[in-house]
Amino acid sequence: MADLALHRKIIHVDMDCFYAQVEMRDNEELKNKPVIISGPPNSRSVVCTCSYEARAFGVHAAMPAFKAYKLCPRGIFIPPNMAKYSNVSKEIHKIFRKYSDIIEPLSMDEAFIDVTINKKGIKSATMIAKMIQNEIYNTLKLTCSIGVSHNKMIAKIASDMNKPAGITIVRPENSEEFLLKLPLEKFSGVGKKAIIKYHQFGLYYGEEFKKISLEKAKNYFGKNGEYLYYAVRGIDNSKIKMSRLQKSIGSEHTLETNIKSIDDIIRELDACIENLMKRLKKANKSFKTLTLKLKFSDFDLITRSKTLVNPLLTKEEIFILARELVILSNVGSREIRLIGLSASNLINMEKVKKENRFKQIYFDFNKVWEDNYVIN
Ligand code: DCP
Ligand code: MG
Repeated sequence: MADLALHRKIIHVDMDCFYAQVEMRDNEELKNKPVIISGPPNSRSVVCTCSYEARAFGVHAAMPAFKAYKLCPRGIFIPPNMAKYSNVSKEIHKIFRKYSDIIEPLSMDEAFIDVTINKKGIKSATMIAKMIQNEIYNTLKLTCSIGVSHNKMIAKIASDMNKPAGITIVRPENSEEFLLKLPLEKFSGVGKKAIIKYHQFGLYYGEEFKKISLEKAKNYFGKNGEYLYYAVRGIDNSKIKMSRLQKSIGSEHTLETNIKSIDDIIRELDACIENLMKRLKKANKSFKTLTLKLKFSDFDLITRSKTLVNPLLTKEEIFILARELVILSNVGSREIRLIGLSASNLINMEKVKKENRFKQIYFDFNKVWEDNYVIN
């Protein structure tokens, strides 16, 4: 084959109902039960994820907890324990690194691994996928699903085809047919808003979209259409980005003159939030934890943070949370020289878009506040 791109061996690993599975592993009583990871059902929180038993009742990520409760009153609601999942994620990565160092983590439970040349000297990517799946299960007692292909885009779609505990292999010679038959919503970049538009135009499968010219795809459907033009053709030469999983995104600045009053600090938040939002946008992330950092004139430093169940999306929401943190930090008598905000518990915007988690923008700050359940 002349095309080198077809010779790559990429696997995409995605843990099954990750947070819920970890909780079920650690508590016998939860085994085979509808476990829902979220704030309490009487709060206005949303579901982070749920076990496959709960999915059978129609519960899914991003659904309001009260709705999940209506669908599944026997559901066991458990708040997320991020520290625990982060540790599990580190263990999973230790296993990946036994096979290859070319790893791109997408989130705590998801990563691409390039195994074209691997540490075990095994030619078959399918064999490596099986070995990784077995090793994760044997050492961590957790199941994952894996997609195997010659590029990232197809590997990611494939990992989702046979959940839970599945392995889906799409060979280069089968990829065209695979993509032609694929419903458009299965393509990673196609969110809930985009799919509505494609359906309005009578476009449901890769096959149908492939008949559209690049020009039309761009003109009718903008950036998403352009993305899909290449996606349905299986064109994705993107490399594995061997970055560490980005844990936080921050923005801070030293003030020109020291300030003291809470009102002054709150005024300074605006620029900080603007900057933070720019960086989040560039990284294509939303987040659930906001941390305020204040440095005093004597260089003493304090941080205050809060974690919400819903990812924060709007400036208004971030502002309310930041203001709350300022109030919590109990300043007022000491001079401040630096203000910083950082976002952690990052969530890929792609995921947020798929879940259609965009909420209406509230102009009533209190309403935003009450709409989001505080974990800690
Ligand atoms: N998550 C979250 N909020 C979201 C989406 C996900 O907190 N909007 C968290 C909970 C999930 C984890 O991220 O357990 C991984 O997300 P996935 O989309 O991979 O979902 P799951 O692993 O839970 O389920 P699946 O088996 O479908 O992969
Ligand atoms: Mg997962």
